[in-house]
Amino acid sequence: MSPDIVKHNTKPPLRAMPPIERFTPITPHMAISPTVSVVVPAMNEAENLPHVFATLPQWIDEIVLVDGNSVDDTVAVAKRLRPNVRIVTQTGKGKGNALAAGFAACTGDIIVMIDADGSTDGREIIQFVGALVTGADFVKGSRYASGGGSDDLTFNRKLGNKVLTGLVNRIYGTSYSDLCYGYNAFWARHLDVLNLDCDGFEVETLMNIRAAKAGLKVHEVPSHERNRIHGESNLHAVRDGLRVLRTIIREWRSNPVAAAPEPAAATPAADQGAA
Ligand SMILES: Nc1nc2c(ncn2[C@@H]2O[C@H](COP(=O)(O)OP(=O)(O)O)[C@@H](O)[C@H]2O)c(=O)[nH]1
Ligand SMILES: [Mg+2]
Repeated sequence: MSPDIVKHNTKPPLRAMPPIERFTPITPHMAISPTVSVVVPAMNEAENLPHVFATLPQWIDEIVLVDGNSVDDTVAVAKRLRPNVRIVTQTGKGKGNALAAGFAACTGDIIVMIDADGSTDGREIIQFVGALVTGADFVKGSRYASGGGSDDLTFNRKLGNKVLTGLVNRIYGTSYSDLCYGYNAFWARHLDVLNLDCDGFEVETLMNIRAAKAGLKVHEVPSHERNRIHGESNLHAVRDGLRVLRTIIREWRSNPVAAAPEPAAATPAADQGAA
């Protein structure tokens, strides 16, 4: 290539590829360079944790279990199952407070949130991570996307979720198919944008709205929600539905936050050959 051609070439330079040692094989066909943390909020889930942890892939880098001051053996069971599990004890109350504490403790480039009741399957994590490494900023699990489903949604929950999802889509110009679902993943660099400052089950709604307001690239992946294995749900459809509604309205009035720029090292490998 002559110096002239280089001089007049206005295409952006190739971004640096991470060294090969940075890549973790996650299937026989795929390896990734970012590290992955999984956050598990858990309140009295000792009986369910063996099922949940058994579904978590070996290639994840970190499990952060956020204990909601459980009165059963949640923490002991988690430590027995995975001696390197990181335990965070939440200081406030509710799932939102727990997730905020868990996210803040994560060291991974990618954060995945998964429930501890056996309803969400860790074997789906690869789809969330796959969407993130190929260009998404934020990935929502959806029980309504083709290939998804739920064994757990009651009539009231289904109706409430549908109405609230429609409202968010209308107000924020999104095309979400599922608003109130606890299986999501995102690049840790977007934590500032999400800036979680809520306590309860409105947390997923708040994340979905803030992601949209900041202009993040949000992808949905199909997810199948199973029934909680042991114990009872902590969610109350009316009380928590109203909390979600208040969140939707409050966020409408407040200003968006600018998203963090994508660092060169996090560029999807797929665009490396494009320059
Ligand atoms: N640490 C913590 N976890 C919670 C709290 N509330 C719910 N969770 C966890 O959040 C997940 C979803 O809660 P769940 O009661 O199953 O609600 P549902 O899935 O909406 O029916 C489960 O793993 C719960 O253990 C809380 O206050 N603190
Ligand atoms: Mg549940």
